[in-house]
Amino acid sequence: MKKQALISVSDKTGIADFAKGLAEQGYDIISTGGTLRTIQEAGIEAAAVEDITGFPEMLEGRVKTLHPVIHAGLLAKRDNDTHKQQLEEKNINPIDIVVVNLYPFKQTLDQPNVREEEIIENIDIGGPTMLRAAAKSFRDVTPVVDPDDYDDILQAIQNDELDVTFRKKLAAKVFRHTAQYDALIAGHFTEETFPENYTITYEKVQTLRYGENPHQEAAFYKTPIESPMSLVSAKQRHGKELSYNNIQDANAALSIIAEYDRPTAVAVKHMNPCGIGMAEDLKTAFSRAYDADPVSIFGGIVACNRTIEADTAEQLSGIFLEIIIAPAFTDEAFTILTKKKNIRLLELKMDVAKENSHKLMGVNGGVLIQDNDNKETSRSDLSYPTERKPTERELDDLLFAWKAVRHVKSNAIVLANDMQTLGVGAGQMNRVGAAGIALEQAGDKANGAALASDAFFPMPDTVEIAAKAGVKAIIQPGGSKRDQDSIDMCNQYGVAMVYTGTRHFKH
Ligand code: 93A
Repeated sequence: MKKQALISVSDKTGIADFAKGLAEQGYDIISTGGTLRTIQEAGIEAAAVEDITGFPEMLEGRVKTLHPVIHAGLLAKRDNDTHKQQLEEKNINPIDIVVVNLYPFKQTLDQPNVREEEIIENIDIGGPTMLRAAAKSFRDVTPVVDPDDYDDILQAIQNDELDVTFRKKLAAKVFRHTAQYDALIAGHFTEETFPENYTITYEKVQTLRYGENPHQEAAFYKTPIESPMSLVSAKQRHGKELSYNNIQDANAALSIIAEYDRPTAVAVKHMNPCGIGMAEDLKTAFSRAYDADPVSIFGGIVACNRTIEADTAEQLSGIFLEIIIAPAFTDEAFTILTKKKNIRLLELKMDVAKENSHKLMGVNGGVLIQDNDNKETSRSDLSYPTERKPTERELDDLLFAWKAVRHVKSNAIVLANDMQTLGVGAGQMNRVGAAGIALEQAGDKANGAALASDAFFPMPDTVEIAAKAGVKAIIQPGGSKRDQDSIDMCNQYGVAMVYTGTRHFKH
């Protein structure tokens, strides 16, 4: 009996060549409407599914391949005599290879102003059914979902290497694919009807060389729906492949830079900002980010929200950096920076847009999921509990520091002056400890600075050490039982304090 290949694809890329190859290897080809036409137009002999099933396509194509003749041909176990006998009784030929890719549900969803009708029609039913049947039967049937596999499969057929191990791998790919396809559909319906029920799906971008440490395996996955300011959309123009830690740090840098619309440079180390500078031009902005902490920036990541030109490139080239991210590099800047072989240069359109999705965090036995911390604070949200109110300039610095502090691991304190961070206290187990680190980093520069705290002060001690170091204005959520103690401390030192009413823990 001749071998049979069933081909039904929405993405017709490479299908004529593949069908030709299969025909040359002695396969009879069966196919659905549009696919059949493509194959026949390429001069390859093929039969319509309805010629095999004796049942025409109906319901405008909603029923094409959903027929027992097809599914018995896929699901029969070849080494089972009863199955064999039943196929013979019904005159059904087994199918040996299934080549299917699905209605473009995601692409349909991505179209602007797409009608629900169209979305619904792009939910493939027959395709996944064939793929899953073929994958379940991997011991006898070859399931093919990815056009990238066509060549390898032909090669394997030619060399008689299309064995069960290979087919099981293809089956795994099919089940991953249909699971993702369904998760996307589920996600779409859920978002419209039941948004508190997350349905999440991810696609693999790449296997990483290793994880946080060399003995950990790791991979990078992306959401099928593009999100703004995502590394997935960045173009790497130079340097080695990004590592696991690079991706985390670069991601943190992008989240921070998205806060600022004026020319800004952010230096990040271990996912915390070590220097942020904003100015009228990028060169000055970067100088400020660098001067904020010329020690920690070593081996760090710099993100800028303006094109990097030669002057900034010169400054950057003097420092050992892992990655520079910017919307663009001028040719001259590119030449300067690429003198270093290993530095990774990434280009990404900068949006002052917040990440629109949610964040996942692994815990033993599961994951936690939450919305991104996107809440904006504007001047109208602020209240002023102290005797002295901040000046306009102090307010600018307070809000500059407030944008930064939510990106610092809690307990977080950021000191800033004149659109430059001066000290960052990150990830301390008590707030006054974080303030101590930020103040020590700032040194004399703390005099006249603004201080931001990601959460309220449970005690007046942070205000006290800050005021003693010369801090003149403080921004914090407020809401502690002992707020009055901090207010009194501010009043004692003439410090202006501002409440935002919003906490920004980042644990
Ligand atoms: O509408 S369906 O869910 N019903 C079916 O019976 C069916 N059979 C194959 N979609 C079905 N397909 C899909 O049609 C395949 O998954 C493939 O994406 C597409 C190929 O159609 P055509 O060959 O007409 O371009």
